[in-house]
Amino acid sequence: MTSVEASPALRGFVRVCSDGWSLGWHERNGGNLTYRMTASDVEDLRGAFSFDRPWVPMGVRDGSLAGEHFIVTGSGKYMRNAADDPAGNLGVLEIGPEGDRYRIVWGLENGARPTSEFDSHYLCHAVRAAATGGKTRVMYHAHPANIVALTFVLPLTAAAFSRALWQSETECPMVFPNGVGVVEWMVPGGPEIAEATRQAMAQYDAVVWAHHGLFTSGPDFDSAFGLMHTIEKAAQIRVLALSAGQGQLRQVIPDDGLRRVAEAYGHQLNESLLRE
Ligand code: 2HA
Ligand code: ZN
Repeated sequence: MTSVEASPALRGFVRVCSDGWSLGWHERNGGNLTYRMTASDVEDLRGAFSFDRPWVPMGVRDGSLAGEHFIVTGSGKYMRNAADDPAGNLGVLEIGPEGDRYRIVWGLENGARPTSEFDSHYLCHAVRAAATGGKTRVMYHAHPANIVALTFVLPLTAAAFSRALWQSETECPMVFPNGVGVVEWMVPGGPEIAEATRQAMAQYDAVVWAHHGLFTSGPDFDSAFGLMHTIEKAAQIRVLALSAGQGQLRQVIPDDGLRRVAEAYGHQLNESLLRE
């Protein structure tokens, strides 16, 4: 039997925690990560699970992911500590048959609870799984400084953010041709922000939380982490350019250039975001 700590799923999960910490995206207990396990992940590890902890109601319900298992970060836990003590800082949850409760089947030792953003993660998993034919498995929330800084100077719309980011780094139209969503400032950790994020995630695989951070998703750890990294890098370039130019940009990649980059890599740019 594979131990949970030694499994590829947990090792990939911990690597995102450590790398995000190293990049400065996870001050204190900031940020959270969830991974929807595959049937074979669960099969390999079932012997290491225990089923004696109580069912806990969630603040949201979605039956489409009933019975699924998630690796999650713990509420109040620090990303930098995940590698040293996975069972104390991370856990595996089983979702109940109605999609409205979970129980901890591994980890989150000594009374720890899943991330305060689990409701948001759960609804986003449901909507991204539906949008991608079940491919999306990773949901990642971090607090990178530059994308947050842009939420103080750009209009809080998907069009403004997507275009500004696309224009800032040639890589962007090929990495996120569909653009990024934006959720206005809200109190984190509750059903209101969960529902707003779910709605944005129905269209976008990345969603900016104003004055707070960024959510990214993807089929695996590399793509969700890479999307976070690419968006934050583009935001950093935008912030640097706006600072150096005292708010003025002399030139940017033209809209037609954005289209051509996406097309060169077999993607279609989300044109509706260029029309606004
Ligand atoms: O502290 O990032 O959004 C965890 C968070 C809440
Ligand atoms: Zn946060």
